[in-house]
Amino acid sequence: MPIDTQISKFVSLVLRHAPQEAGLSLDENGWADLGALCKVIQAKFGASTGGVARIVAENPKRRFAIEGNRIRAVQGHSVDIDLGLAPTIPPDTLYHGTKEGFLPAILREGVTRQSRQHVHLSKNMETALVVARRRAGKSVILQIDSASMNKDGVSFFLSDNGVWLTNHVSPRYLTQMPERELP
Ligand code: HQG
Repeated sequence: MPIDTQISKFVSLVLRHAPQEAGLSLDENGWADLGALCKVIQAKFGASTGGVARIVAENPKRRFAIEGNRIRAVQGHSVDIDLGLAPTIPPDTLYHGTKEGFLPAILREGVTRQSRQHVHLSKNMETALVVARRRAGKSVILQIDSASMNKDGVSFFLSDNGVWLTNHVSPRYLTQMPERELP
């Protein structure tokens, strides 16, 4: 795995799930001290401070935000922090990429947060497929009637890197995309 990817994965781990892995703590909004994080990365991977700043700035999914001397992940947390996102009206349709093996449970109880703070939804099928393909097995795309959810009072949030977040998607809003319609 390229060093940039290793560092990006480590930063995601620290800022989303386990700040203690870098001896750091997050504030209530998920921010950590950038200088301290850079020091840990330099020691662990031998990267320069400039290298860390570049990796963060050039992250292809824009997973991290930097403000002054602080950094946070913009989505994907399992730790209990408040991103301070305002409820936002979603597009009429959103997508969730998952695996065939999870379908029976999802059709029974809906899409649930699992270990994360939110359920993650994509604005198009292509992105949902990329999410689904992170795991082995047959990919399935669920189309979500986000217009009806919103009308029924369910809140949506848009992360700084364009991921739609909500708390739970009930099975009644889900339709499985036929394989022939997948990109
Ligand atoms: C599934 C990446 C059984 C769900 C992506 C998913 C995303 C259920 C898995 C972000 C279930 C959870 C998040 C239920 C949901 N029963 N399985 N009731 N409800 N599931 O990784 O959405 O690259 O926590 O379908 O781009 O896969 O890390 O969520 O397969 O935005 O920046 O349980 O991770 O972003 O897996 O991915 P995850 P996800 P990054």
